Amino acid sequence: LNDDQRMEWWRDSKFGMFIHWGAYSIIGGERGTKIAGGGAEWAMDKLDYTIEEYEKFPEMFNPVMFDADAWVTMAKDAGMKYIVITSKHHEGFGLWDSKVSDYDVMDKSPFKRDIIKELSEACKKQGIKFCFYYSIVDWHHPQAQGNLYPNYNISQHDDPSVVNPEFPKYYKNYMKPQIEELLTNYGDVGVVWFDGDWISDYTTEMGKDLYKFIRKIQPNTIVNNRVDKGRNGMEGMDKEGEFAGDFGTPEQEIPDTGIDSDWEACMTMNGSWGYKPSDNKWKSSEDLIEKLVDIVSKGGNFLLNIGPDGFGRFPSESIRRLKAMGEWTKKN
Ligand code: FUL
Repeated sequence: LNDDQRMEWWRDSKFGMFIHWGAYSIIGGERGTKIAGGGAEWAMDKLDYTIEEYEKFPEMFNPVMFDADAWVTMAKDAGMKYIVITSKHHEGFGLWDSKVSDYDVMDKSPFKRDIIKELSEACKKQGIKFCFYYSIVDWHHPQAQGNLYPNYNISQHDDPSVVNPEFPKYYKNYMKPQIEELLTNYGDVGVVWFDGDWISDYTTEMGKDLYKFIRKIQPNTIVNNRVDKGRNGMEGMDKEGEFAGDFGTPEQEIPDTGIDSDWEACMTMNGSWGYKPSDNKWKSSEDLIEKLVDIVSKGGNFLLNIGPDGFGRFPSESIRRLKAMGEWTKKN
């Protein structure tokens, strides 16, 4: 397939569902009287949990109400054509049966159901493209502690002068094998959606290597621009010949018209990607529909986020908005 053919289903899709789900979905962004600012999926960092303290959350991750078929049906009824789920967010906890890690839902949690398997199968059954997010940043893995190696600390922000000599080992012996598992054991993968590319020890060379690696395993899989180092939003997408994956990822914003390259605006319904009951600033359904129209008219895709709770439920506010968008997309 040439690139246009490979991108075709994605360009035609227009509307997809992002799912941020992990051990942080138990925490909901709260610790005692403290409430994490911004995204609750950053709870480990923002609420100052040590690795040891945080590990008790995966140990109690038991979302018995998780129903992959129901999730996929809700996406489909909303008019969405693909689902991107966090296979592993910055916290490092994997939602699939990983052989290279014990820090996953099969080994660390009482749940012991392969969430990625159930969701990918439900997607296949209902004709929705299955896609996964994978965080390069990993606050749990000892070799991935960024410039603060060997200590996990709150700020992972880039200090290029500090090098973690262990990071390439994490990259080679953990990250790549995990991505290989996800691309080998769960059928066709529509998109691999990277994040955390800003970490000091990650390099463009690693990104290029990853991109080739993915295409070798599944030649038609699409990869976002955050596979390249330091590529946020539309960065890297406008210059011909520059490496930055297949599409730009403006976050919580809609870019102007006149962009030639492929892009997908990702957005939350309230202000958080991960489940956060204290955040009641929900965008109205009308607002979300307007955003969808705006994005599609400018040639982009809309990846709209759901943050299920620790039991496996979509927030009722999100369900209501999905329904309203579905009624609208059916009419238009
Ligand atoms: C960001 C992450 O840090 C957020 O937690 C979220 O996953 C968003 C989509 O990307 O860079």
